[in-house]
Amino acid sequence: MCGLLGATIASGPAAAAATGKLSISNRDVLPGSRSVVLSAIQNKVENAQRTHRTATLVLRNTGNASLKVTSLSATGPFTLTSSRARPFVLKKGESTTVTATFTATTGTKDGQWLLGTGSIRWTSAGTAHRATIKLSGWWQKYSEHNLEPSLATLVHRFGYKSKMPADAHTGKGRYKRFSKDEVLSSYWTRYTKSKRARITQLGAFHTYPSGVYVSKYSRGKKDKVFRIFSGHVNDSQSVLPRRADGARGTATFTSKAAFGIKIDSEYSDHRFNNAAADRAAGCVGTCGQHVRFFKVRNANGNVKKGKYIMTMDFSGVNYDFNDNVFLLENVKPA
Ligand SMILES: [Ca+2]
Ligand SMILES: [Ca+2]
Repeated sequence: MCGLLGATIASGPAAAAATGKLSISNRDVLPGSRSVVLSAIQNKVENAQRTHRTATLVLRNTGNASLKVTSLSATGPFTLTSSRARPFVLKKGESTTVTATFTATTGTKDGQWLLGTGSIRWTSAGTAHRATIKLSGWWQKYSEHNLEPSLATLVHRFGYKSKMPADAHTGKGRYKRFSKDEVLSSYWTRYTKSKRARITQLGAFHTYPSGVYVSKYSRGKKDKVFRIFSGHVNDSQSVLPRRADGARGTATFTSKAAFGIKIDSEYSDHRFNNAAADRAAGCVGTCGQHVRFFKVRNANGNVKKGKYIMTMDFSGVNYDFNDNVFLLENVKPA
């Protein structure tokens, strides 16, 4: 058998050289495998206050030979670290983790995005490679204090090119589209009926400490709510806040019929919301629009079917519409 195998190889085309291949994934899932969004508060309210300051990247060798990770580095106020001294070898099929950390301790403003690039250098079969990671961090000097990221910049750091309101504060809860990408729909349904819908929290920028409850309800039935997501009380000023049970801030749900969404006290059906505070703040016309939906556009500007940004503002406080920001997947207007 050995002779036959040898003859087959000798008569066929030259076999491809065995090489390692580095595949990278991000345990945050969002924004993606090569992009990380983090945040930090310099002067926390208390030790228990938590922001999403680190992300874990999983490096796996999916090739057919060993590879060697030679260096980890980052520009800007970030580090990429590993418990393994460099260089280290990843055998075929082996994986390890690298931690991306936002290290900023100061800024030129009291709240700003700071950017950097992570580099993972590796070699295999005599060839050197470099994988790059896009790093974004929101640095905030104090919790709240009008130092939160705007809705538009928060959404854009996740790689979405959706046309977000330049100034979310102006409408004061008016029932009107902010931009061509806003969808005025009080009720929703699943995009693909055979699959569950998913909700993932991109950011929480509201009073610390407080969690968030997200529920669905049947059309027109505001008191019959079913909980689909609970946010962590210690993460109320952070990107990618955790779920109340400490897990990654995402959950799936299903619904046979069209559903509305209630986020704490605010409904996706504006008619159920108290608009008195809106009018007192200067809203004219139809008011009460405290939960808003936007189409998701990818980096190329193309609309992603079945995906929407859902955001909300607690009525009458400041109308920044970044209080709780979510990505909804596998949904469409009903
Ligand atoms: Ca607000
Ligand atoms: Ca806010």
